[in-house]
Amino acid sequence: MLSEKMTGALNDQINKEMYSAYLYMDMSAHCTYAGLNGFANWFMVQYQEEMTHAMKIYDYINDQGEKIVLNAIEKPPGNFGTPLEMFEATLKHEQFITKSIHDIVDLANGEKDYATQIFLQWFVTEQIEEEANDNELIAKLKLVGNDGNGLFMIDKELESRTFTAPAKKNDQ
Ligand code: OFO
Repeated sequence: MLSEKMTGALNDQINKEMYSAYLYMDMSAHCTYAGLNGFANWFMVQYQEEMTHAMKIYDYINDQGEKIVLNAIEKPPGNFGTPLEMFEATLKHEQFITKSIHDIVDLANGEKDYATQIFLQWFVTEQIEEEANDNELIAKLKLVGNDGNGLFMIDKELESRTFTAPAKKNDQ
């Protein structure tokens, strides 16, 4: 059982994770169009991960016997600029998601909702990784600057990222 407020917050978080997926799918398309297939692959793997984040929350609300409420997903901005600008936008978005997760942790603590506190620990840890990945790529992209060869090398490296599907619904 979850409080009405907690159910609302978790349903909103599903929407945010779905928006993340939509945003990264759009960024992937932008990269494909620009001939950056490695970057496109990286963002498509990110899209797949975001879908699992949304589903993880979806399963948790269901497991707690509460109602799923799905809302409209916002349109992504569409104009993404250079790879560096894209990763800066990605980091900013992930910082927003981190804050959103932390706000729900605060709510769970205030409500003494122990189950949700434990459930959210996975997301707290995941957000550290999400931001670290973005910071690493931003640093690399700043290092290569406008050097086409450097960008080509990073693009090649990002081609190898793969998505690993969670073994069962509450894993990942
Ligand atoms: Fe779901 O971690 Fe990114 O948004």
